[in-house]
Amino acid sequence: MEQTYVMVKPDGVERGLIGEILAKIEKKGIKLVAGKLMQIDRKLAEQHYAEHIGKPFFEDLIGFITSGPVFAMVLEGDDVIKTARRMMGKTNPLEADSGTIRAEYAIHTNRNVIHGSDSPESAKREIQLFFEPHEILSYEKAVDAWI
Ligand code: IDP
Ligand code: MG
Repeated sequence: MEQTYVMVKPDGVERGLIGEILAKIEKKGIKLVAGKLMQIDRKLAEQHYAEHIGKPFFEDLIGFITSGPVFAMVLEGDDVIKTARRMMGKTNPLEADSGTIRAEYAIHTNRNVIHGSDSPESAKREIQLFFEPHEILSYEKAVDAWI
């Protein structure tokens, strides 16, 4: 069973979108195995976005992601990395397919409401950055067989 790291970014938290985003995830049949509201400090932000160091938007990105609480999650399910990315839509909300989270809730690339790991390698790395092993639960749900 695959796991991925997803977070509602500070704009999504500020705008009261945690519940709606979580509802979409739950209704899809994806299992939440960890979740917490947390504030990202600069060090963690730079580790998380290390691949973007040196890009023109890097400073804005770090300032933004550390500007307020985020809602951090670990999601579990078959092909959950790609599924979560598809549900989010493309990075630029203008190019995101209609019905995706970024298409529905965002306008600008640098305030695009949600993050999701883009590969098994980044999922593993990001889950370890944001969660201790004991914070990630393993449990059965009665509906598992129906999903
Ligand atoms: P992703 O979040 O869809 O994986 P990445 O390319 O990994 O997109 O970029 C990380 C985040 O950096 C984006 O979600 C967005 O918030 C921001 N970002 C990416 N490209 C740009 C840009 O060209 N201008 C401003 N912000 C950007
Ligand atoms: Mg990315």
